[in-house]
Amino acid sequence: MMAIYKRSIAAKLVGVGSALAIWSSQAQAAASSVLKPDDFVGISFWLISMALIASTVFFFLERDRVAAKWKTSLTVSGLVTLIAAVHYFYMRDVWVSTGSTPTVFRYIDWLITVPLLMIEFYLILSAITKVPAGVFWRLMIGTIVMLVGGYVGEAGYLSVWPAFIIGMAGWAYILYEIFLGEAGKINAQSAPPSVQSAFKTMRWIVTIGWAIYPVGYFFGYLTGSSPASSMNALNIIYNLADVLNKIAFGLIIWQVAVTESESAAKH
Ligand SMILES: *C/C=C(C)/C=C/C=C(C)/C=C/C1=C(C)CCCC1(C)C
Repeated sequence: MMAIYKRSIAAKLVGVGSALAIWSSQAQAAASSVLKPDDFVGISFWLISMALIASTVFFFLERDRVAAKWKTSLTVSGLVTLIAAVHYFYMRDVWVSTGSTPTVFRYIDWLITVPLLMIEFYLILSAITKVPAGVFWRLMIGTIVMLVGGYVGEAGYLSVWPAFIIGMAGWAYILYEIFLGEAGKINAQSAPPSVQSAFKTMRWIVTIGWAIYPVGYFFGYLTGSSPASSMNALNIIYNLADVLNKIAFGLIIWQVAVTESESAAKH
C-alpha cells in the first residue's frame, strides 16, 4: 500500500517536472527571438531554470527519506526552487526577447522566496526548541525593508544611492538578529551540534551569499559604466547568487535533515 502510494507521488512529481519543462520550452518558442549563442546572460537564465526544476523534484522526493519534523523544511526548500523556476521562465523571456532587465519579475520572486528562506531559519530552530514568534517577525521586517529599498531604486522611484542605503539597512538588521539577537542566542543555547553547524552555515549564506546581491546592484547602477554592460553584470551576478542562495541553501538543509534523521533512527 505504502509503496504504491509512494510510487504514485513520484509519478506525479515527475509529471510536474516535465510539465514545467515543456511549459518553459513553449514559452521560449513563443518569444519573438531565440536564445543567441553569445548571449551568456540568457544562457544563464536558461541553465538556472532547469537546475531549479530539477532541485524542486529532488527536494520533494527526498521528503520520504527524512524524519517527520524535517519534512516541512524540505517542502519549503522545494517551494522556493519551484517559485523561482517559474519566475526564471518569465525573466528569461523578457531578457531574450527584449534585451531588458526583468526587474518586476525579479522582485516578485524575491518578495516570495526571501520570506520563505527566513521561514527556513525559523523551522530549523523550531525542529529543536521553542522559538518566540518575535524572532520570525523581526527577520520578516528586515527582509521587507531590504527588498522595498532595492525595488524603489531599481524601478526608478527613488535615486539609486538612497534606495541602496535603505536596502543595506534592512539587511544589516537581519544580520544583527541572526548573529547577536534572539535567533543567534537560541541556537547557541539549545541546538545539537549538527543543527548548530547548519545554523552557522546558513548564517554565512545570509552574510556572504546574500552579499552578492548588493554587489550586483552596485555594478548595475552605481559604477557609471554603459547601460548595456552594467545590465549584463547585474543579471549575471543576481543569477549566480540565486544558484547559491536557493539551490545550495536547500541542499544544506537537506544534508542536515538526512544526517539528523539517520542518527535518530540508530538510537
Ligand atoms: C532567492 C533570492 C534571494 C535570497 C534574494 C536576496 C536578495 C538580497 C539579499 C538583496 C539585497 C539588496 C541589498 C542588501 C541592498 C539593496 C539592493 C538589494 C535589494 C539587491
